[in-house]
Amino acid sequence: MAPTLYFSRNPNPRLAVAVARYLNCAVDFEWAAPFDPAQSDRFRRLNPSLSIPIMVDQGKSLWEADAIACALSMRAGSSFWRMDAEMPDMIRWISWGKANFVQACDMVHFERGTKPRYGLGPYDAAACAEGLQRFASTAGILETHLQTRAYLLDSGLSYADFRMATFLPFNDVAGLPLEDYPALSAWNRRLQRLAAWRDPFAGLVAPELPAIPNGAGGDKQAEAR
Ligand SMILES: N[C@@H](CCC(=O)N[C@@H](CS)C(=O)NCC(=O)O)C(=O)O
Repeated sequence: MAPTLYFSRNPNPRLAVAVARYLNCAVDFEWAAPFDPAQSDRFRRLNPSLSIPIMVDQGKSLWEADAIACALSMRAGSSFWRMDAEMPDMIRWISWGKANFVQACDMVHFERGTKPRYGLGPYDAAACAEGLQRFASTAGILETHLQTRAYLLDSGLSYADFRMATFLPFNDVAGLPLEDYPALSAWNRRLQRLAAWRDPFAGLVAPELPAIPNGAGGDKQAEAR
């Protein structure tokens, strides 16, 4: 029986779905909203934090997009998750990314996207400014690295690229100044040419995310008040 991957259109579930689609894994995709009180009891048994993605395989639940990506790559017999001499380098970028670049993107996207989308409180200008400042310093590091290679690893595309780019498909909302970093922008465009990354939800039953009130980011709403 194929594993079930519970997902939504938010960044981390999107990442897991993109990996499954990229690897052509036999997976049953099931849209979920575990924070909806009507669903939370069911999902708490699968992940105590209620976060998705969650993959359930033969009754065993696995959560965290990185762990799911590793499991999917192993199932597919793929080197997308490197198991060879490059594995430390891949883990370096996943680890650094999550604590730095991805985290910076998340901070800005949270203020401009997630908060107004889900009514999670007022826009925090200081948090957004800190995210933008962290984006600038970490994007600079990636810019230098990507000036001499197409992807993060010397041998080519790997899961580290998908993880690093987690929030970039949401940049219409986050408004990060990607265009200030030509090599980083070129890498992002390269990823967007992959159908599984560009549109991982093609053909899936996946309701759109709640609209952002007034169609604006949190900062624009704050300015309007
Ligand atoms: N560290 C976790 C983060 C998971 C997470 O933050 N998931 C959010 C979406 S980005 C979530 O469950 N949101 C509820 C939803 O999408 O319905 C991972 O990498 O999988």
